[in-house]
Amino acid sequence: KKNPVSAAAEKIAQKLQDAVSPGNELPGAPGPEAAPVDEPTEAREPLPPKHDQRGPDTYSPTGRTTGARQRDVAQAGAYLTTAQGARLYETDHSLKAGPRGPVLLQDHHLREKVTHFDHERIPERVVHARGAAAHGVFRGYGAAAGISKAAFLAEGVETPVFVRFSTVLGSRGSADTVRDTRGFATKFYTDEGVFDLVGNNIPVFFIQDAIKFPDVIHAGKPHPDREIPQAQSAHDTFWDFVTLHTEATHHTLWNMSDRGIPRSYRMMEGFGVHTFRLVNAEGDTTLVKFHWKPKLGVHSLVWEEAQITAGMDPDFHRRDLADAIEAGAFPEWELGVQTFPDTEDQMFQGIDLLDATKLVPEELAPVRPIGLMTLNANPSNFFAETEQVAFHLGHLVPGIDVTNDPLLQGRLFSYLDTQITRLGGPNFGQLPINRTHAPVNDMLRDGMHQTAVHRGVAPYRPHSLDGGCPFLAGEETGAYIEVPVEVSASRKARDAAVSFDDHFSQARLFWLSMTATEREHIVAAYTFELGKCWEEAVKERALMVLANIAPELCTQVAVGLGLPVPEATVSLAPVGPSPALSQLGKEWPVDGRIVGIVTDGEYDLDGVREVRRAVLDAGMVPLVVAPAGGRLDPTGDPVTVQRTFTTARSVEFDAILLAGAPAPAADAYGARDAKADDLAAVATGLDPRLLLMVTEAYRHGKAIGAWGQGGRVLEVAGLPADSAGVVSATDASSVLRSVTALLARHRAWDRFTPAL
Ligand code: HDE
Repeated sequence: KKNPVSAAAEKIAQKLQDAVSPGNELPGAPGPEAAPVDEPTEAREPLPPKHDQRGPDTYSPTGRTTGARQRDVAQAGAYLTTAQGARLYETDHSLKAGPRGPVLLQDHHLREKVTHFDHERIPERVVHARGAAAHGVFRGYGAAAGISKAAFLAEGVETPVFVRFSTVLGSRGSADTVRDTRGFATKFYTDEGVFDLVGNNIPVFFIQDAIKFPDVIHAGKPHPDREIPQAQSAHDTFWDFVTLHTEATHHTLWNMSDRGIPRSYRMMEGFGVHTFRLVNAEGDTTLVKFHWKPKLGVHSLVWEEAQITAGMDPDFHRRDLADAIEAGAFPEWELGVQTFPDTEDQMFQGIDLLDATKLVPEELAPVRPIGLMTLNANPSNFFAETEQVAFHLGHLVPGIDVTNDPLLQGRLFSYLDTQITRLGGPNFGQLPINRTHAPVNDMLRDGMHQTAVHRGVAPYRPHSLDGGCPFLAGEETGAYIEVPVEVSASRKARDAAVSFDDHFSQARLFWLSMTATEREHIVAAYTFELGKCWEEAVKERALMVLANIAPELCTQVAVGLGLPVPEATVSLAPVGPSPALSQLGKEWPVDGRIVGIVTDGEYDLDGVREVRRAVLDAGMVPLVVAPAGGRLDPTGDPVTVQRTFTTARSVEFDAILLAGAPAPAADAYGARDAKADDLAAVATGLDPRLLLMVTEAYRHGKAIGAWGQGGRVLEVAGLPADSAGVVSATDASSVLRSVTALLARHRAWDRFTPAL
């Protein structure tokens, strides 16, 4: 049976092959046939909609339809028209008094076209402005049936979903690979109404009470005078805030860890963060924390790689998600829950379940899988879907309820409020991407952008005029009924529970759970971020916070900053590690990994062909890199070049295979632009850009394989042939076998000896 992922990868490779641009062929290679440019001469209907070009109200990946008509959501008819439907005979020239005369104010088409354009932009989200999204389906395992009556969690029930991943701090046009928390928001279009799980890729949050949210965001966003820096926390105001509000210590440590720079949205965990309350058909309640576990494992970039990528391909994560889905390599996550008894104090083994700066180690409460989510369709229109989607924690279905976490309670207010501004009024629930799949029978009327034509005269209850009121539902008829929890009588106060005062123990727990390599990355991240701060007082305060987490962390960062090491102000918490928090040491599927195959265009092209095929068969994506574009061996079995030394950079590849030892390209880059060091490389006969690619990949812990003449590249680059994750052999296929095994562990960290 053909591996579906490899079929998918083949599709990507074919697409890339088809995309070889004319004029980019190797000298002498017959270029792709020049397609005659055919101006249409008669009116044609728009192309039939792709299956995913229908809004979720008419189409869902599960194949269910809800009856809205196609013409409500897509272009129709053969002729270009105005917004009023009048056919147009011309759209490229304004109406003028003669060809060189003034433009006439009466030109309605001009004004309609330009004014509509003038208003095309809406405010971006105040946080999480930059994102990418996909449609998919969630299938319940039934494992939660005993604790929640939510119908979509029942065994085998399939529910359409829409997921938006995001960074938090950057604006809409910022880069994907910045160091930041990632949003992971899921809309489930269930039969009982919409359920939104609005989570992050980090299980804890900076603050414990929503009232501080404007503070933390003002501190993290660019400085208000010059509006720099963009999309990052490496600046004074952020560090000022998180060192004064030490409840931020735990989340900040996660941000400084590899979790802050994911390799891919497909390789991120998701967390609901807060504790939720589930209720079953008998009315029994259980407290839970939601987790999304990616089938591909949790993997990260390294910081230098993330920074280079932000310049080379700021859309790296967006592209990765869309390409994988288009190729049929559908990303999957299991939804899981950690469960806790719904006790009066809402504590679990000493951990306050209402404090969003705390997690519960999986060793104490294992994550039980309750369903599988598969993302299987890209949005058709970024604005209509990804930009206009509106999530809200208050979108709940029977069986799921909230708790008193003060952060969660504030969020329940904030999302609806912000969306009224962002989406221009209270009717954004009618936008196709936000429409529920359950029947709506509300009494909400009018308002900006009202698109429904409500009939009847009596949008109030009770009434006697419109042929009967809508009934009120009850327990038996699927009403959403809040769990009638006891509210303990207490004094009104602006205050928090004493347990909220512990700001360091879980940060220490996280630090102790990291491997030496991960700790080294954390030290480097703190040293970088604080090194970018200007105020000495902020750096000193940050070191005091680190001293309360772990002296060795504090010392290393202090050395990097050239500052004295402070004493801890609290006694170090007696916590143990939670091995589940480490990303390293496990093996994962290699589906969708990108393998660069570097060739000089001549040496062992059969080996190149064989390896390319084997990469596809393993469900990965091969990209052939050569000195120049076009097709290699055009008269035999041509190999398409997908990247040249001008367009390729190491950061695009998870592993690099060296088939040949390419000499400087014909553009004489080496002679024209190279610095002194590079000239030495040119003297060796190798292209300096190739040497940069290989040494960068080496520094980033990537697997590098070479056969035949490829070995010379390793030699000239000065990479030890016996180094971990560097493979040399005489034949292509054994090199690929070893590299694939290395990729299952993501990076060859044993190549380096960590300092800690
Ligand atoms: Fe959000 N957050 N948030 N947040 N949040 C928004 O809502 C807010 C918090 C999260 O892809 C906003 O529609 C407050 C935690 C995601 O569209 C806004 C507080 C978590 C997204 C808002 C928090 C999140 C948002 C901005 C403190 C993880 C993007 C635009 C109590 C569990 C959703 C919008 C998308 C977006 C408020 C804290 C996740 C302003 C007041 C904790 C994934 O309403």
